[in-house]
Amino acid sequence: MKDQLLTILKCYFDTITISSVETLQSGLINSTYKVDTSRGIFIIQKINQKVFPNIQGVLNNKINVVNYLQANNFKTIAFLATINGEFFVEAEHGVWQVSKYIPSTVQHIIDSPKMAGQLGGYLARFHAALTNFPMSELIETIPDFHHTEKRYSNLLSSIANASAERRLSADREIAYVQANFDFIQPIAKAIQHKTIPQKVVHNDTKVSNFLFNSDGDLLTIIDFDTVMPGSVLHDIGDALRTGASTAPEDEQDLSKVRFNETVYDAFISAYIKEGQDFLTPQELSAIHFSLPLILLEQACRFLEDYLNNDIYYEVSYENHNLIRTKTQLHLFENVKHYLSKTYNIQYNQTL
Ligand code: GN1
Ligand code: MG
Repeated sequence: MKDQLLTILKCYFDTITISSVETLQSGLINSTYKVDTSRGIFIIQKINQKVFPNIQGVLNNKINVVNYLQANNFKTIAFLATINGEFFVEAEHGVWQVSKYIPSTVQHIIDSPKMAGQLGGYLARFHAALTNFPMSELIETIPDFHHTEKRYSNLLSSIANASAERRLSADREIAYVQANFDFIQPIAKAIQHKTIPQKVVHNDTKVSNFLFNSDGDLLTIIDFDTVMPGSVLHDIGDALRTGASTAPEDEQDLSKVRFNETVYDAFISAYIKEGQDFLTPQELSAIHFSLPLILLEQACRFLEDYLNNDIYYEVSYENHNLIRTKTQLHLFENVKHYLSKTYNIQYNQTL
């Protein structure tokens, strides 16, 4: 690996040596390395071309959005330019990007209202900073990425094609998703029909895609692979899906997976406070559907992959995708009760 990474770095620096390489595990799609060199510490990422076949589109989106944010003084990561002035390298059987390492901690959940408030406020400012980005310049690199009804129908097809063994071990989860899809169908349709407007959003705002310093202060958002037109509700829901849980998305002991109401409330009020100038009345009135929407969509995606014998997400053991499905559904059940009780969110609510 070290040799490959050195080949990449030589496109950026005439002379450079590597002292150590660490593989980072928090992403489920790309390969990511932290590399200590004679020129500083860098993050080198190889983009997964199976998931992102339209690599030119991905590069177009992420480079333009990152450069735009920087030009508008929104603090974020920067991609290094090669000696030839490009923000990526095609070599060693792949497409690679390099950025400076930012000293930080990776969080998988949020455990304090202070951090939840920072996360909600930051995400709203991120969305605000992209309000005037020319959306038509973005390419839809993964079609229908957050088209929840399609995610559900893909799941239904995978149930029909799965091995009897996997179908049986997931029978409770399959039944649960089928019984609960109604709860989020109105919001899924409102987004699909653009009653909830399309905006430039990140589309992958799990908490591990935000960097914090050791005092718990939020430094920046990372991973612009899926920046595309979408709904702010997707980003809100995905940040809360991971942030407002008391355990990582693949916790095996479900008794440790609880919905953190305090984190939820702190995040939502900070987001609304910072976002009040750009949120539409429709977005505002549907905001509490964000989390159940993304929880159930993500459950469909993990469960589909489990039934397809794990062809999409990186897995470390046999039932990994089924475990991930269980945490999403367990949270969904708790979230549904909390939101019904606290915010009067109901089945078949008109949006
Ligand atoms: C994937 O690669 P990573 O870890 O940033 C996935 C997200 C999922 C997430 C679940 C392109 O993100 O959509 O929410 O795993 N990214 C893609 O952990 O499918
Ligand atoms: Mg990602």
